[in-house]
Order: sequence, then C-alpha cells, then structure tokens
Amino acid sequence: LKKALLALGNVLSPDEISTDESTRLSYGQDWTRFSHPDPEVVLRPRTLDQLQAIVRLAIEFQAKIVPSGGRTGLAGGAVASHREWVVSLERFKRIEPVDALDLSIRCEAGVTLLELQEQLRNSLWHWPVDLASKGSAQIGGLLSTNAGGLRVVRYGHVRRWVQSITLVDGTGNIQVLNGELDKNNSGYNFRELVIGAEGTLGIIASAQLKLTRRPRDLLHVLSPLNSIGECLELLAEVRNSALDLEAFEFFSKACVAAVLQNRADLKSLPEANWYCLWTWDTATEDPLSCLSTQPLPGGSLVATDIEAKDLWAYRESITESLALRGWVYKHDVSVPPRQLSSFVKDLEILCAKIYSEFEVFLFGHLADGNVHINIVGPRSVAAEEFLRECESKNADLYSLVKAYSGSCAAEHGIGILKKQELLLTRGPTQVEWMRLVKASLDPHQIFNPGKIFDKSAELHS
Ligand code: 2HG
Ligand code: ZN
Repeated sequence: LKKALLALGNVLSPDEISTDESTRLSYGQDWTRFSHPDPEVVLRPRTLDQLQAIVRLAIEFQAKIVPSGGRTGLAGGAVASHREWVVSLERFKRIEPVDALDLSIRCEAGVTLLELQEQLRNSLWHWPVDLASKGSAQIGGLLSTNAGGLRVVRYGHVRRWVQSITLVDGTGNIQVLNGELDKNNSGYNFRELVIGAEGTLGIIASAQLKLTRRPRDLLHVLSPLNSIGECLELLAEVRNSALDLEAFEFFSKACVAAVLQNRADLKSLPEANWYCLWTWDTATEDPLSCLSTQPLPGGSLVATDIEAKDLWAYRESITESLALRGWVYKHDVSVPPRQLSSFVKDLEILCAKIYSEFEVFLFGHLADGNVHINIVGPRSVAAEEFLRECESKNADLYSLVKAYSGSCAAEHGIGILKKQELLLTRGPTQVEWMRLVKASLDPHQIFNPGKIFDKSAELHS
C-alpha cells in the first residue's frame, strides 16, 4: 500500500487522499447497513486527468476500485469492504449552461439531482428524473443504477434521458459514448450497457443529459381505497382520461401508520387499506375544472402543485420512517402490471406466513408494477441474525416472483444483496453473458468486483 499511496500522492493532493478511519467507514457504505465497510483508501479527485491516473495506478497495483456517488443505493452497489480504493466523484461538480438547440445539459458525475434541478429551476426545460433521495444522489450514480423513482410512468428510467457519457474504461482510457448525436445506429451501443452496470464496467466522469419541457400545472390527488383491485381500476380510468399521468404511487395502511408515528406534523388520513397518490399534468386546462369531469374516489384529497408537498410527505417519508423503526430488509420486485392484483394477494398471504415475526410494509410505483416490500425487525435482534432470517425466506419469496415472470430488482439494482435472486430470475445463461461482457470491458477486473455477480469458477483460477 505504501508504494501505491506514494504513487497516488504524485497525482492527487493530500486533501484528495484519505486513509483515516471515519472517512473510510462513511465512504465504504451506502444506505444498506448489513456489511462492514473496510476500504483501503478514499480518493476524491477533481479532474478527469486525475481520474484516469487513478485507474491506471489501480491496474498497475492490481487494486480494485469502488466508484462512489451519493451512496444512497439500497442494494450495496457502492459498498467497499475488501480493501478497495473508493473513488468518490463528489468534487466533479461542473454544470454547463443548457444547450438550447440540442435541448441538453452537460454536467459532471458528482452533481446531485437537487443541484441539477436548482440549476434548471427557471428554465422551461427539466431533466424529468425525480427521487426521494435527490439531495444526495449524484448523476454518476443515477446513471450507473439506471435509477427509476417517482416519474417512471411518464418518462421512463434514467436511460431515456442520457445523450452521452464520458467514462474512464478498464484499460485506463477515456471513452465518449455516443457523443452529441441524436441518431446513431452504428453498431453496439455501449452507452446503454454502461447505464445500469452499477459501476462494474468503468467509472463515469460526466454526461450530457437530454431535457424535456417542464409540465405546466400539476394536480395531485391522494385517494383512500379498499383493495389493490380498486387501485388498479382507478389507474386504468385515469390512464384513459385526456390528461397525462405524471406519477401513480401506492402504499398500505401500515405505511401510513409508520409515517404518522415519525411525522407528528402530518394529519391522519381517511381510513382505508390502501392509498394511491397520483399526479396529473393538466396542461393548458384549469386544473380544478378538469377535476369536475373526473370521477374521484370518495375521501380523495386534492392539492395543487404549491400544496403538493404535504400530500407527498406521506409517500416520501416511508423509507426514513421505517429505518427509524428497526432493521429493514428490502425487496424491490416488479411483475407485469396487469398481474399486480393477484400478485399482491398472493404476496400478502406468503408474507403473513414467512415473516410472521416481523412487520411487513408494501408500497411502491403501482403504474410500473413495482412493489417495494420492506420487512422490519426489532433492534433487540442482532442485525446479522435478522439478515440471516430474512435471507432464509428468499427462496419462497422469489419463487413467487418468478412464477409471475417478475424481476428481483425493479429499480434498485443487484449490488451485493440480490446476486442469488438474479441467477434465479434471469437464469445462468444471461448471468454468464454478463460475466463475458465484464471480462471484455474490464480485462483487469478492477471495477466494483463482487457486485451483480461473483466471478465464475474459471475466472477465479
Ligand atoms: C422509493 O420508491 C424508493 O421510495 C425506496 O425506491 C424504496 O425504501 C424502499 O424500499
Ligand atoms: Zn422506488
């Protein structure tokens, strides 16, 4: 390490290299809390040249790199617990002005989503990705995880809004993927491969992001309902109206109870088993008059964009409220949306059986068929025991997901937590393809080892 540190010291200034315990601990973990962080060193470069030099030194010293953004991931993709070099992009902060002809904006990997939103606040254009963790989540991480969030029903995942990526590849060279082209059918599309690769194929330095017109007037509705079937009927009705749906979320009564325990400032909601929180883009119409033409379920609360924060607080405070309650084990599954009603019924029956000692909270992105299943256990149980207990139920849970042709990671990715489930749901052939891609693009196997899949037996030897 001494030699490596000396070499790193030639390209980075002392404040860009940290080996102290507290920095290593905090940069070695993300929002998952089940592994012990133990990186060798934390590097915080400021320039592309430095980033490239770090990758070249990692190749020379056979070190492993864990690319690090806001570390808000929920699958352990940014965890470093095997003496890796954590390379934080947090000082890659430049944002360029909007390109009005191309409708894009170029920014560096360490810009947070909130900083980007602030930059565009007074513009007609916006980057339509939105997530509860926007204050910390950074562009590099959002691209590396192909983040989803609250607006997927209208805008899709991050990948739809990326024009170009600049990254340092596994041989220490800089690659620009796609450049500034809108049309480019020239062979394999490596930009798409890097998006969602969880930092296993290279390290993203900057990106050019596509923008779209900001919706004019949004209207937000919170509807109390009795069953998932009713929630889906409402979704179908709203989808068939003339207005554009911007979000359609759902959460259970148990989620509301947990939020209310944590947020004394929020009022209780009308009694119901499920709640849907949905947003319309009312375009040119007066938002309230267009409501009169729509049948709203009884007890619905309506808010204009200015008052929307209060309604969204019930949905956006779920994760933090559950974290305060105890240990949380998270599943992030999706099934074809038209199967949701029967899936959720089967899921509730299964959860009551396998998690009888724990609390179960269901919520998520209804229109995307994406259910977040959060299992909460008391802190009186040791974390490792809780983890083991939850993992021992995964075979049952993911058999159900597979029976519905679902995904084990709808939007949070695989990281270190879902490798087994990836094998089950995608099958060994496709995981082997992933290994082959990794072996070609990262020939020295330096980027984020042990994430998404383990090295195959042959690669080990
Ligand atoms: C959300 O939709 C996030 O709020 C977090 O994806 C979900 O905490 C979770 O399981
Ligand atoms: Zn989500």
